[in-house]
Amino acid sequence: MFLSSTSPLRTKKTQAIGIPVIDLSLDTVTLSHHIVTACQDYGFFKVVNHGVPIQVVSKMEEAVHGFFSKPASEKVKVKANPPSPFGYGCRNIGFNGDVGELEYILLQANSLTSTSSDTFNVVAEQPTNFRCAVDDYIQAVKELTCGLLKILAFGLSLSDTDVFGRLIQDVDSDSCFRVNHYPGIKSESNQPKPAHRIGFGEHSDPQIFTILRSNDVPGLQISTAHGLWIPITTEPTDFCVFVGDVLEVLTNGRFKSVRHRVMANMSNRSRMSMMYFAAPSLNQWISPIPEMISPGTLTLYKSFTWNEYKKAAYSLRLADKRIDHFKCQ
Ligand code: GA4
Repeated sequence: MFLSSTSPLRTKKTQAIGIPVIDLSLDTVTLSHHIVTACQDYGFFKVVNHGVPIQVVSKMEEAVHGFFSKPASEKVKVKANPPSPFGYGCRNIGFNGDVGELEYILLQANSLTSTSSDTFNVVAEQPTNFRCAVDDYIQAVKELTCGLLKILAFGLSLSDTDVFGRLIQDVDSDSCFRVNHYPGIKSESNQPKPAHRIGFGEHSDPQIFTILRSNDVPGLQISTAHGLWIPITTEPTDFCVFVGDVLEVLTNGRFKSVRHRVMANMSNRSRMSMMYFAAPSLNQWISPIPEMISPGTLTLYKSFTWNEYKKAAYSLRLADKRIDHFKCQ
């Protein structure tokens, strides 16, 4: 489809045919058409020429690398404390028994000042540097997200092209930032390679949009509408964009949130991914945008607040289709 012509390696070595790679330097009309089509067909696309400075990404990567290299005894000092999911986690995902072959750190994106400064002191030797790296990274990916959402609204011919972006620009937006670290295979030359295992199990993201950046270690897979798993390869300079459950609702099901998972034990090197989950404020009402309900079609989802949706997500298992609980009968 929109395979970038700039990287023959990508097409040759890795990329499954059809996965959209969208060049953000294209003109707005072409771009909006590509983005709408990608959201409709896959709920997923990759972006190149996105304008996020490489230094911002590498500074962030160095900061988290420093954190994950610390001894476990240091990392658990910022362990997530249920019911708050924020902080460091190892293997456990959510609160209902899901596990994966990873360790991670989950932070609030919009109110870093409210994240305990203890977290930052332990997270980095030089806490100010860590905070600065996170702030700059989040600022850059948030701008990218808002730009994409504006073009998306334009492509959908919505009268208010800020209808999506406004939700994440809200001062109380509940967006969050996560870094996942999937350790590589420990190479024991006389041992057979261990089988691939689940790094992060199948799920859709509850929010509006997710912006992912990872190193070049494979593992990410997305599911097509027909349930076929497609491996996604990434260049460290690209970003991947995922449609989340809230965008599915806002578009009255025209876009479907994409189910995805990460396989672990794919390489001797470890996989590191960073995700910005763009979310509305907790008290924001979510319902299909009236212009997305064409005459003669049904409203597919009920109205709910983001807080209600989030609570439902944390009361269910990772793989559950939580959006089904919010469908009209
Ligand atoms: C998936 C997307 C984000 O990583 C996340 C995850 C959250 C968590 O790990 O704490 C959830 C998961 C995610 C969806 C269902 C619930 C909540 C684990 C879980 C079992 C931070 C999010 O917002 O939802």
